[in-house]
Amino acid sequence: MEFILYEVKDTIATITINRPKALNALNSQVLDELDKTLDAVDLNTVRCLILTGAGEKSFVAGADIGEMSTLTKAEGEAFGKKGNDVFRKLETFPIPVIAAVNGFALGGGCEISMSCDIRICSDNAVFGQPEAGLGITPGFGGTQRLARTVGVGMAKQMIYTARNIKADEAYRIGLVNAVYPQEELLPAAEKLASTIAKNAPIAVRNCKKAINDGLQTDMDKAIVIEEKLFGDCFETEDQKAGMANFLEKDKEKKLKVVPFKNC
Ligand code: DAK
Repeated sequence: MEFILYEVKDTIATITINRPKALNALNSQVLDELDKTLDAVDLNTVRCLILTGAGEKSFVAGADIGEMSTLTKAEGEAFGKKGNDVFRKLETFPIPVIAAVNGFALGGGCEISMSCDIRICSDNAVFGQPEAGLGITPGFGGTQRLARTVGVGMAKQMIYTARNIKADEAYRIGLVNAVYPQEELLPAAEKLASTIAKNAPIAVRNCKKAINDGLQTDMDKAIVIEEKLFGDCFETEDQKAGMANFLEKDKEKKLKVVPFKNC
């Protein structure tokens, strides 16, 4: 891999988009490598994923404008599909994904962070959807995910004005859950990931699926999705061990990692 770093510590994996000379902009190769890296995550052992960018200046400064500038209509569509497929893979990834946004998150950078379950950022982070100023619409899900994350009015304002916002404003509008000094960002992401990883893995995966799938439908259908995923937890080793631990007052006992295929 030229542009992706992958590191696993215990049950936490970190993917770093590593193209700092171009502020980690997403070209086709980065998207391909990210796709392959996600496919290679060992879901039998990894319980939470962190996505970040290399360097202290940028998370992802968007899709690669140089590469995009020469695309034909057909190539533009293919590029858009490649991005959307990877972003959707992240969004529906079986385990939680935390975006540790360490600087610019513009265009495709803001969009990829919104494909993650949770966003936290450094105090130098800058978010925005500058596409309208470049003569295009957000193309990696920005019109859809921003409105769902910060509300329709704020999303429309950000997208129509193409105005960037700083970390404190991103926090105020609910785009990120927390802001940290740059050097504290990754440790905070790892701490958050390990808190998640301590919980029952099947339950956590089912929670993610219930929230994501339920948001796509009306409440009557959503509650049925929840019922099904709640039911699925029973008779798993997670549920048996989790409840037994409580009943035995052994809360420190580590829950067994159950292979994904058994979920
Ligand atoms: N693409 C390619 N290279 C980029 C880049 C980008 N998005 N952003 C930065 N770079 C490169 C710069 O060209 C420069 O390269 P060298 O000149 O050194 O070779 C290097 O990174 C450092 O950048 P700067 O010199 O500009 O650094 P500054 O600190 O002065 O400025 C900046 C930082 C982030 C404010 C500035 O670089 C900037 O405005 N970058 C562009 C940000 C942007 O507009 N991003 C949104 C891109 S649009 C679609 C699917 C998806 C999309 C569209 C369509 N379809 C469905 C087809 C997505 C679109 C986008 O993401």
